[in-house]
Amino acid sequence: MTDIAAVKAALKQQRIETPSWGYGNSGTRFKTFAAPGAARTVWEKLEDAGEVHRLTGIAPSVALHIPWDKPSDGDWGKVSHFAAARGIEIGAINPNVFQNDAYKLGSIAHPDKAVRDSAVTHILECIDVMNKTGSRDLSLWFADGTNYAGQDDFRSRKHRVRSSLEAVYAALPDGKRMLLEYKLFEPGFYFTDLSDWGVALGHCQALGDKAQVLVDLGHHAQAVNIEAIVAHLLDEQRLGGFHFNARRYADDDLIVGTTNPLELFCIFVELVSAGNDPALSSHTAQVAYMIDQCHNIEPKVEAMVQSVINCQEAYAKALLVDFERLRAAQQKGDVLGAHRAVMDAFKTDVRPLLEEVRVDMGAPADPIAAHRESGYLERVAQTRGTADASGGFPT
Ligand code: PSV
Ligand code: MN
Repeated sequence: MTDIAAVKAALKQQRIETPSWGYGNSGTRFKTFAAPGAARTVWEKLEDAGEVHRLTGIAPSVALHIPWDKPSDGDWGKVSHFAAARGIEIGAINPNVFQNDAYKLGSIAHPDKAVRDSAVTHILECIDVMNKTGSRDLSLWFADGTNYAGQDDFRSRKHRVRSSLEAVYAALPDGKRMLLEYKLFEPGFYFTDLSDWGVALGHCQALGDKAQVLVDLGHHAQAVNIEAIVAHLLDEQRLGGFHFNARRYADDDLIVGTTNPLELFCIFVELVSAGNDPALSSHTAQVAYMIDQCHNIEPKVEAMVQSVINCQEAYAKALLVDFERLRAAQQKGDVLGAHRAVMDAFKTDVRPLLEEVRVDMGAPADPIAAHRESGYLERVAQTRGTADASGGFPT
C-alpha cells in the first residue's frame, strides 16, 4: 500500500542542481548554433538558473565551472549575493584543468611535475572559491588519458594521479567533499586515467571519507548497467553524486530521461531502496543530484526545466514501488512477479500527482507552459541578443 502523503512529502524534499554551462551556447565539434538569449556571463547564467528554480521549485542551486564563471573582478561574495537574490545558491565548484595548452598530455597525470603542480594549484584556488561561496562539493573531472599504446606508463600515471589527489584532499576543509567523476573515453581515446567507477572508487577509498564517486550517466559504454553501479556505490557509502543527462552513442548530454527513462527510473529505485535502509539512509541523504547537460538545438531554459521535470517523474515513480511486494517476489524466485512489481510503478502516470505537489510548493502546475507564457525567453533574447556561438563554452 502506498502512502501518498509520504510520497508527496518526499517529492517536496527533492533537489536537483543545474549547471551554469548548460545555459550558454554549446554545440558539437561540427557546429555551435547561436541561440537568441543564451547566457553569456555568470550573471546571466544565474538569472536562468533562478528562472528554472522559480518554475520547478526544486532546483535551488547551480554548479559553477572555473574559470568559465569567474567574475572579472574576482568578487565571489557578489556572485553569492546575486544568486541569493534570485532564490538560489552556489552548488558544486568544477575546476577546469583541460583547456590550457599545458594540459595537452594531461593535468594531474602529466609526466611533467610542473604541469601537475599547476593543475593542483588551480584546484586549490577552487577550494578557496568554495569557502567564499559556501559551496560543499568540489567536483573533479579530468581529461587525462592517452591516445596510443606505449604513449605513457599506466602505473606511473596512476601514482601521479594519486599523489595529486592527495594534495587536494589534504586542503579540503571539514564538511566539504571531493567528488571524483569517471569517464571511459574522450578526449583520450586509447586510455583514460579515471576510466570507470572501480578506478574512481579505488582512489576515493585510499583518500578518505570526504572523497566520493560521481556518476555521470553519459560516461559508460553501451549497455552498462548504471543502476547496479549506483547500488554498489551506495552500499559502499561512496556515492557522492550524479551528473544526469541522456546519451545514445557517446557523451551526448541530451535532456535527462529522454533516451533512457527506464534506466533513470531504475537508478531512482536504488536510491529510494537505500534511503529506506537504516544502515544507508544518512549516506543516501547526502547524494548530490546534478544535471550535466548542454543543449545544442533546443532552447536552454526550457530544456533544463524539462530535465528537472524528468528527474521528478522518475523519482515519483520510484517512490511508488511496492517494496514489500517486490521483496516477497524476489524471495520466492518469482522472476516476473518481481519485474512486474517494479514495472507497475514505472508505468504509473505520475503527472497529476506532480501537478499537485508543484501547486502545494507555490510553483506552476505545468512549468513548461508557464515558461512559454511568461515571455522570459523573448525578454532575454531582446536584452542579451544573440551571443557569439562560443559565448557559453569558452575555448
Ligand atoms: C566531461 O565530459 C564532463 O562530464 C565533466 O563533468 C565536465 O566538467 C563537464 O562535462 C563539462 O565539460
Ligand atoms: Mn559530467
